[in-house]
Order: sequence, then structure tokens, then C-alpha cells
Amino acid sequence: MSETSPRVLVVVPTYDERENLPGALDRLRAHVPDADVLVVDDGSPDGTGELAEKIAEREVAADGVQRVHVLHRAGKLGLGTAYVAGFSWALERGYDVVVEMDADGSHRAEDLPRLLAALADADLVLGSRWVPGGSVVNWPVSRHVLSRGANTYTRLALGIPLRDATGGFRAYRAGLLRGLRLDDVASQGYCFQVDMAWRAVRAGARVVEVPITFVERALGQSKMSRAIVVEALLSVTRWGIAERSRHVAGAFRRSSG
Ligand SMILES: Nc1nc2c(ncn2[C@@H]2O[C@H](COP(=O)(O)OP(=O)(O)OP(=O)(O)O)[C@@H](O)[C@H]2O)c(=O)[nH]1
Ligand SMILES: [Mg+2]
Repeated sequence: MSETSPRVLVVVPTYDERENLPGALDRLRAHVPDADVLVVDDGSPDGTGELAEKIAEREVAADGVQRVHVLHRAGKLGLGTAYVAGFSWALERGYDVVVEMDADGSHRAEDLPRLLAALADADLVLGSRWVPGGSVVNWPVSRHVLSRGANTYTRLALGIPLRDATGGFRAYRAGLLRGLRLDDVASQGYCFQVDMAWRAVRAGARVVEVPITFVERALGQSKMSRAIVVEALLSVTRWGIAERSRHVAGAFRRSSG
């Protein structure tokens, strides 16, 4: 990464976020004016993709620079593949840093400069709700329990020290993404976030957590579902068992060899 002025791309996946996207893009422009944005829209029935195009055109007309880009996909293909498509788009265009960020207002653009600053000594920076200084605004107790429980389970099952591996507000050095095999990432939802963190840890990446304030969406519908929670639980369990088996096999080979 060139230390002077890294080129940053913020990837924002959208599905029916018409009410949220304009505010999210305005706040990004205010807090990280030099970052480019890629909206990855899955043919949102509410017209989010077309709205994103209009905002992009308006910005070009205003100052002649295209900072907002839009990638249209044919239908709802899932959060994981939306991010992988966004990462590939970024790597093909030579960005130095790639950010994941939701469109629904949960991830605050004012926290992003701290995430980007922390990349000076890291390959992956996780915006974390569950480190000192991190917080969640407007969540019912059930969501706290789910997120805390999922993260504790992930930490124990995979043996990684991360407090918030399921969060989706994070910044990657492009070099790390280039070194990870993204073509076989099949996870969606929370599972995608854990998958990427787990791949990064196994690749020897420096992963750090920076506290963020996560604000529950005020508008629009959550796409979270029971299937997404089950997918994460099953996959983390599978990865944990595979990891333990590798350790046991290694110890056995050492003791018998
Ligand atoms: N392109 C694309 N975007 C998606 C898809 N599913 C969700 N998103 C977007 O991904 C972001 C996160 O989705 P949310 O529904 O907010 O899910 P969440 O943040 O895990 O759940 P909540 O905390 O309940 O909001 C939002 O910007 C969504 O619009 C999808 O299949 N394709
Ligand atoms: Mg959300």
C-alpha cells in the first residue's frame, strides 16, 4: 500500500435500501471525501440501483469526478457474492484499500477514518462492537444475546482471539485480498464475515479490532433470517472441527515420528 494516499474503495451492497442509500453516501462524502464508493445492487425491486446511478451522475455533473460507481447484478444473489464481486472490481482497478460497509445506517461513516488509520499496522481492521469503547444503539436484548453468543462460539470453536468476527464494517489491504482465494467463498450473511476473518487469520494476516458504534437500522427491512444464523452456526462448527482434526493429526505425527 502506498503510505502517502492509498486509494480507498468502499463497497456497499444493497437490496431495497432506497430510503437509506442517499444518506449513507452523503455521510461517506462528508467523512471520507477521497474514498470512492461501489454500490453492488442486486436488482432491488424498490429501485435502489437506479437511484444509485442518479446519485453517481449528479456527483459527476457537480464536480466532474466520478466517485460513486454502481455494479448491477441480475437478482438477489446474497451478501457474500456481492462482496466478492465488489472485491474483484476493486482489485482489477488497483485500489489499495477495500472497505465493507452496510447501506442501512448501522455503520457510521464517522468511524471509518479510525478504521483506515489502523490499517497502517494491520492487514485487516474489524469495526468491533464488542471491544472496550464499542457499542450498539437501539438493539433489543435478543439481538445482543445472538451477537454476543455467536461471537463467543466463533472464538472458542476456531480458537481465534477476535471479539467481533461477525461484523460487516471492516477495511482490508488489497494485498491481503489478493492473497486469499476468493473464488471458492460460498458463505453468505454473517458466515461470510467469519469466513473472511478466518481466512485472513490462517493466512497469517495482522487482524486488529477498532471500536465502533453500531446503530440499528431506522428505515427499511432487515435481510437477516434464521437461515443466515443456521448457515453461520453449521459452518463455524465444521471449520472448528476441521481445525481441531488438523491439530490432533499434527500432534499424532509428531509423537509417532
Ligand atoms: N447486493 C446485495 N445486498 C444485500 C443482500 N442482502 C443484504 N444486502 C445488503 O447488505 C447490507 C446488510 O444487510 P442487512 O439486512 O442490514 O443485514 P444485517 O445488517 O445483518 O441485519 P440487521 O442488523 O437486522 O440490519 C444492507 O446494505 C443490505 O441492503 C443481497 O443479497 N445482495
Ligand atoms: Mg443491517
